[in-house]
Amino acid sequence: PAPSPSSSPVSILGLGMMGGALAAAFLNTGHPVTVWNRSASKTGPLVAQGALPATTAAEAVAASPLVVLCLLTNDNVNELLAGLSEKQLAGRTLVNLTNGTPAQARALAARAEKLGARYLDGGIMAVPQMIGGPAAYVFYSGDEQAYETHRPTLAALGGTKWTGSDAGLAALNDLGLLTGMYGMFIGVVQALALVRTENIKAEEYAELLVPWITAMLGLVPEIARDLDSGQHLTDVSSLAVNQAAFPNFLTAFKEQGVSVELFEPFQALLDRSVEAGHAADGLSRLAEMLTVR
Ligand code: FVH
Repeated sequence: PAPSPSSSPVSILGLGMMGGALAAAFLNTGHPVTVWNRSASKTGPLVAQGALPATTAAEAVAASPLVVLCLLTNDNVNELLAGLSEKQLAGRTLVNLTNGTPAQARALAARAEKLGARYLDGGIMAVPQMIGGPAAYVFYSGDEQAYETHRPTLAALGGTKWTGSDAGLAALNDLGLLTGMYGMFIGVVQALALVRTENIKAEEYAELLVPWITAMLGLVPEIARDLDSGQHLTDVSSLAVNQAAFPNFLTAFKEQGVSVELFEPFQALLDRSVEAGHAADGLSRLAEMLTVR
């Protein structure tokens, strides 16, 4: 009989903060787990939880049909693959959860295919502490058959979101969400840097900042709808109004002794958009103006 999902063996290569959490989640759901890390000392805590240590990457790959990679960069993944032969990789499914670009994922998928392996790329939407919990999920793309086969096992990490058979799509979705997150954090650190110049406690100000940002997030669907429809005219806040107000921000930052390095480019984008004739449009127009090809 086919093995139940929890008895499918998994190998994890890369036991950093995230890889360690992934291995623990597979262990917690009853999977036989083999672990390998460049610095062998990181296998210790997982072995104590029941994982089998592999002394080489090749040994870890040989131990399971499903091989999860979570290294720092895709250059590291390419380096690791360079040390493995077609004989070692053929028939394995590689699930690469290392952060990377769509082009890197496509190149890795082609490389894996040449080596006779199936390839899934993944983008983890969680921090290590969330892995295996209800809010964590992972975008996947690549070999759909491999995804369907291993989905029950991968569910140990959290939700599974299929983005398509183009291997680059998981990274695209991942980077898109992280871009939104970084944009938010850029605003947060700038706001806190500004108010603390007048001795306002950051923690106190966060109580105002969180509901404000949350309320502004309500505008996102409308911006997205305008972008999709190409109808950018707004009755909320035009680019002309934003362009007129924005120098106040840059001036205040300078007056208060806060760097403008994060915000100056936004002024330049507003200026360019208004000069191009989009003064009456809303923020959705900026997404079009940012597209360079
Ligand atoms: N931590 C997080 O919150 C984020 C959440 C979203 C996904 N990211 C991405 O996950 C990848 C791994 O991140 P991490 O947090 O586990 O990172 P580290 O704790 O720094 O662990 C890095 C592991 O990579 C190994 N490694 C580095 N270089 C090499 C190499 N040349 N060959 C083999 N392995 C290598 C490193 O090994 P060692 O230094 O312990 O020997 C760690 O196992 C990453 O893409 C995030 O963007 C995490």
